[in-house]
Amino acid sequence: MPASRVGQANLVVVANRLPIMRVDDETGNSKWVTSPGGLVAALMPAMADFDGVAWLGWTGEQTEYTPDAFDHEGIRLIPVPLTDDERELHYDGMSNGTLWPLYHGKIEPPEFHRHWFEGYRRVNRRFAEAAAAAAAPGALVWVHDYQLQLVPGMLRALRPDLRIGYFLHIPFPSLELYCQLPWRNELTLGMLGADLLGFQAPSDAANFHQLARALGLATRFGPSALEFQDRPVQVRAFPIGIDYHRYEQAATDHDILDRARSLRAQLGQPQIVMLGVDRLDYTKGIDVRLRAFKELLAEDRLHPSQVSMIQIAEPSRDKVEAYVSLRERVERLVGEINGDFGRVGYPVVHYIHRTQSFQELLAMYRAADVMLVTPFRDGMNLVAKEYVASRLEESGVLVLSEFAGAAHQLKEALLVNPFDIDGVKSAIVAAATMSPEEARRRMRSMRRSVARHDAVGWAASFLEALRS
Ligand code: ADQ
Repeated sequence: MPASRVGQANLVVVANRLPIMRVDDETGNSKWVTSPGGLVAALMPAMADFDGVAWLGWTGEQTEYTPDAFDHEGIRLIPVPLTDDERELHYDGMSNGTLWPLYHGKIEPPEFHRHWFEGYRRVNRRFAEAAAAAAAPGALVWVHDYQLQLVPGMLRALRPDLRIGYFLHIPFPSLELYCQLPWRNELTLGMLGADLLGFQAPSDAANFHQLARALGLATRFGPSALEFQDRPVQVRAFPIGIDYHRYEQAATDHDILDRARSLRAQLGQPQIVMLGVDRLDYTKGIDVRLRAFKELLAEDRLHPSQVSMIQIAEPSRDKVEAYVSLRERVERLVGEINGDFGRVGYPVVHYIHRTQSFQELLAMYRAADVMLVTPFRDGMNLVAKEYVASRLEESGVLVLSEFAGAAHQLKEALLVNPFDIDGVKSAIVAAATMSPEEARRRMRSMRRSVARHDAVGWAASFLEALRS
């Protein structure tokens, strides 16, 4: 890389999306605002240690609306333009039609298409070139997630002077599953371009360690490192956390308490309010919990006059066929439950397929006696941690899938196997009938764990490991 192309940022974050979104103000002019989201909040305190921070990603807008690089809240934002065609191949196709379902254990069948992978490679190259141009000599570069798995290797070829970290937010699958990928070597070599590979859980890190050796691409360099091209690659778990204090503080807000009370009143003051909050994604097990709830009502183990469920489903990836059919399945189940058990003015399930504000979500966490988090597979699951952080009085019960990364830290939740519907039903009944003393003991222990492993600590420990 010629010296003139070397940039000035000492920390470069590379993620699929920039941490901003375009909104229209009252006068009809559009402006960029910071998007709500954990990653930017997690990184903010750590970024203060760096002289010059750049963040690369797609704006979420079409190419013609893509601005040049600009400064926003102390960060140099560098938009990476993508055409509609590239979005389709890279994002809807290879990222969400191949890697997402495969890495989540084939809950939906992944599709393998060569033209998707070619688009994925092209987009990864554009990100790598933009990162190479932005980074100062010897800078740290932190690449995020499955959409950009080839970037570390491509970037190292362009800029061997950089220290490159990569964090995977979703699970890393077993050898047998991963090896189905026609491009398994290229994708693995992409990750091995990093100096530090971070995963959500120790089992994800172990899966990668085993894979790289099984493919004959790297050798063992101790329990948490590999040797690749005469260079160590650290392979470790860094379980992501939430901004605990933001949730805890906001939970004391009077407006939020009022809203939580009025939500319960609007539901008809049921004894038990159950809540699910998820992206509308087939990995999240929304259908399982609705089926379990329906059977419990039918068997009279729960009574429609005593229990209400709220299911918030954030619209997601609605151009991908599997998501369209999941939406139909979920909405049919909601209709069946309300048809069978609701009364005029009192549906049993309240289903909202929209993005909610932070305040509204928090009020729901505050209003809910039982939180249902039942993914078939999940890298971590932040919703479980957000619920726990919002429960200031140490009341409330979390029903949590064993297959969420969060289960490693929230051992006092009622852990369930989402493939075992009878087990899920028993856990829901146990949650609804748990004594306040037992609920408090469990919640207190979970709150300690969520507070100890927060988002800021997560980012700081990853960057510290990358630096050293
Ligand atoms: P996700 O699959 O998106 O994240 P999750 O960790 O639960 O899953 O995060 C979802 C976030 O969206 C939460 O902060 C939640 O509050 C918010 N949210 C959900 N529904 C919403 C709605 N209707 N309105 C507004 N906000 C809503 C991926 C991985 C996870 C991993 C995270 C972080 O799949 O396993 O925990 O990245 O690494």
